[in-house]
Amino acid sequence: MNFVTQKKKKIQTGREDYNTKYRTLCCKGPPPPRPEYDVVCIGLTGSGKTSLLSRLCSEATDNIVPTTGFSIKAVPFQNAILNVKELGGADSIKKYWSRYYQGSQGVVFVLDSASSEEDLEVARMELHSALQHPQLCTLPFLILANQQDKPAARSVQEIKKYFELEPLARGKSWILEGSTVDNMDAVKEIFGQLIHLLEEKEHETGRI
Ligand SMILES: Nc1nc2c(ncn2[C@@H]2O[C@H](COP(=O)(O)OP(=O)(O)OP(=O)(O)O)[C@@H](O)[C@H]2O)c(=O)[nH]1
Ligand SMILES: [Mg+2]
Repeated sequence: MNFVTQKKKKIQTGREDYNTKYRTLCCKGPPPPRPEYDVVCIGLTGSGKTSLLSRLCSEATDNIVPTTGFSIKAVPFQNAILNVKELGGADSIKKYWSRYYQGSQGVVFVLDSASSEEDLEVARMELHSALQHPQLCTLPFLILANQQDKPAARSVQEIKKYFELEPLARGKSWILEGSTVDNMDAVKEIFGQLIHLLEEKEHETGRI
């Protein structure tokens, strides 16, 4: 390297250092863009979809009412933004869920771990039908066994066995975790796992 090249390099390096320091000190530099993923969130009414999503968006949860139709939230995480479309779980809305699946890149299914046997069976059927739906069957799934704080809550292992997920979800990327609105740090970590699966899926698709 001759003298001129060396000097040029020094100036360049100095500039980079200066930019980095400037950005660190003044926080004026544009933040690196975060990838965005479209995710659909389903589950029976009362399972806790809105509560969890609102808490993830740091919104108040005192006056949550059952979702009529659907609601969309951009949920920010450190390394991605999830555009989550929550579909209301009431019987009158549930039958139209599949009309809103198009364009989804991932699925969040929420269930109340302390629900009645009857409701748990309905949740099982709905999850099975979602896992087999042509627009969802290849997507990463996050299943949240929510309301684990309730004394009557079934354990994640019990739910896994009851839902007979192994054969149905074989070959798919899915996560089943317990959750409660009382521990949002854990919920954030679980969503981090989903984001990881979404990234993997994106790279896989990009390679084809
Ligand atoms: N104990 C307990 N209650 C919860 C939890 N998550 C939600 N809830 C309560 O469950 C009720 C229903 O919550 P929502 O968030 O409205 O349920 P949803 O799944 O959005 O219901 P729909 O919009 O009707 O489909 C509310 O009273 C919440 O406070 C939880 O983890 N533990
Ligand atoms: Mg809701």
